[in-house]
Amino acid sequence: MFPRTLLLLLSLILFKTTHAQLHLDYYRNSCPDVESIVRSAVQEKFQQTFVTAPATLRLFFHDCLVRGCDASVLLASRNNRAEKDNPENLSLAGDGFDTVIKAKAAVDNVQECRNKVSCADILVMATRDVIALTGGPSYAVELGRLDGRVSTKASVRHQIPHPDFKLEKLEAMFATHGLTLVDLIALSGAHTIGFSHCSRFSKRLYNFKSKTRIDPTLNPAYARELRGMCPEEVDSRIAISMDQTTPQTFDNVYYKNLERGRGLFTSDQTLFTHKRSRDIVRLFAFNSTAFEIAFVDAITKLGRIGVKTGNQGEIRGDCTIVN
Ligand code: HEM
Ligand SMILES: *[C@@H]1O[C@H](CO)[C@@H](O)[C@H](O)[C@H]1NC(C)=O
Ligand SMILES: CC(=O)N[C@H]1CO[C@H](CO)[C@@H](O)[C@@H]1O
Repeated sequence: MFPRTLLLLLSLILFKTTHAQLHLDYYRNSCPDVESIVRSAVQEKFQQTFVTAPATLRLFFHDCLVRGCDASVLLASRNNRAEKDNPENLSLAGDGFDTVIKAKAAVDNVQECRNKVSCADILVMATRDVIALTGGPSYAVELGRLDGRVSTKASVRHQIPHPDFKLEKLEAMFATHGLTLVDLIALSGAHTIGFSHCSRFSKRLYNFKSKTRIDPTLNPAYARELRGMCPEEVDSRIAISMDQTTPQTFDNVYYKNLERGRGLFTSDQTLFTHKRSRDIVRLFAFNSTAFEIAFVDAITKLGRIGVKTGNQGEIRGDCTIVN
């Protein structure tokens, strides 16, 4: 009898910690149309600028990695000491923040929804919507996260992966959040849209530790193209498309690029250089359905990191300020 009770208890605890209180229809009674309200606002913003898509997607990733998916990344501080003030935020283009703020305004504009939907959940929905808008898979999102009350510049340290990282380090970082090697490879596919500043990879073009100074895992023609777009003395504001083939489409071309030595960062190319991950890259390059299934699975897991419920959080009135 005893082991059975223990098992039941254990599974209850596990269930609680892995799924917190997330539900597909969390707002069914409080704000039944929340998903379509958010979708319209995101669509409108996307029509104004394409950057909406990559900016929102990356914002979501950064939010979840630091203190969990609790919209802490959106908080501003008077003395520039919030997460968003960390230098790693370079690409956290204002359009991602703006997307959430506009969607929140649209939700709160509906009487019954006012102050019922968290900024963290709006970011999750907006991310799903930008992926669909750029041609990626559509999927149901789990909801029910509360917004965190803390955001510090220091908490970003060691949480956001660096573009120079190789497989082992990336894998270890993702593993601390329960994300597997397949999750890492699938989520990296997000680099199929969006931009990077030249400084994030110029070392591979000019200062690599090899006789040629160029990273040997870079396709030579691609290295020449990149040198053309990113001269050594480049304007630091210049950003280039990470997927040069189909820069505005959420597809599996990212993996096809890796097969041809056309991964922009070391953290991208390492997925193909490494024997252990190469076959998964090959699978995703060959079979876009397999990629999409793995991506949806992984981004759902990403959305479960550090979810706050009960008295751990609140529903912010203004996404940039704690209530
Ligand atoms: C695996 C480790 C990862 C590393 C090292 C990494 C690093 C970077 C870097 C350095 C940039 C360019 C920033 C800039 O110069 O403006 C970037 C952009 C981007 N990243 Fe990642 N990233 C990783 C994973 C992810 C994941 C998991 C996602 C989302 C699921 C993601 C989504 C994006 C997007 C969409 C952009 C483009 C942002 C824009 O155009 O505004 N990245 N990433
Ligand atoms: C692609 O992957 C999907 C999902 O795993 C699978 O059902 C399908 O058979 C695969 N297609 C090919 C051509 O291998
Ligand atoms: C969007 C955003 O918050 N950008 C900030 C990123 O960090 C730099 C300083 O590191 C700030 O100047 C930006 O305003």
